[in-house]
Amino acid sequence: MTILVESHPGYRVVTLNRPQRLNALTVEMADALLVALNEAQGDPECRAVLLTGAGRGFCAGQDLTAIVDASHSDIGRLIDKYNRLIERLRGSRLRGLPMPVVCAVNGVAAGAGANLALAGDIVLAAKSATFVQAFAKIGLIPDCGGTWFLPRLVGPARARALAMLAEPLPAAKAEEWGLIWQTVDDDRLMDEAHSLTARLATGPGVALGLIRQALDASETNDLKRQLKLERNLQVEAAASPDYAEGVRAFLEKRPPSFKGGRY
Ligand code: T3D
Repeated sequence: MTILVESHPGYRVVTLNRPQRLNALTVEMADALLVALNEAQGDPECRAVLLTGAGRGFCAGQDLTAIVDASHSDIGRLIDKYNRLIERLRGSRLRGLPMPVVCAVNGVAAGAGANLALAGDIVLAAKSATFVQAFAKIGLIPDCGGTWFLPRLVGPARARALAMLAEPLPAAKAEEWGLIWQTVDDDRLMDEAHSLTARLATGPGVALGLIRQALDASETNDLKRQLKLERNLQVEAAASPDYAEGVRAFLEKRPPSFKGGRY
């Protein structure tokens, strides 16, 4: 099985599982990943997803042995498939998962694998991990959202150098530059990732989904439109039982017990 799925209370762990190839993606694997994400959405008990890789790598991008003789139209179809994956992970309301996605980058994340990782809402990386926009090394451009994520996360100067030089960026630098949320000691990565995902899974699900939506929209909105959107989404958040519970818990000086489900 190239994709493993484990259920935990409130969340699912999805593991890329071709460790002998650093979890490089095949078409079958991309299909299985999409199925795993769709099934996570179909499970009403699932309120967060944790994505990671088996073995010493997170994902080395497209399996290059599988596309040696691929035609241009094959490549186009392949990218269409990857785009569906990125939209499931990161897209808002209509196309995206209605729950937060945590990526635990356990080792090298290269090419499409790097951008798959960056599509997560919160990205943790092992200190030994690296992020490589490997595409230019083989005459390609960053795909899977790379040209969208990079300038927004690290700014245009760093985005250009990362994309054009295709050099590995160590996890600590990735954190320093704001490409990811946090680096963690290698032996602590999965414990931290589980605890973060479990925390999100017991969080105010409706608000978390709406936060996702608002932040995504802010990429293109001017302040006026964003203020209007915030107003509308806040009305929606306030209608969720989690809002009433959050306020009550604060006043009663106890931790909240959110039950509002997903947005
Ligand atoms: O046309 C299109 O391709 C459309 C889609 C594009 C999307 C993309 O993702 S393009 C980018 C594809 N990925 C790459 O170019 C990365 C290629 N891999 C590497 O540069 C290096 O393997 C890494 C920097 C990721 C890791 O280096 P290292 O030294 O830690 O490991 P390694 O020894 O190179 O790899 C270990 C094994 O995994 C090795 O197999 P072997 O020799 O032990 O039998 C290696 O060949 C295999 N492997 C690594 N990456 C891939 C791969 N096999 C197939 N495809 C890979 N992408």
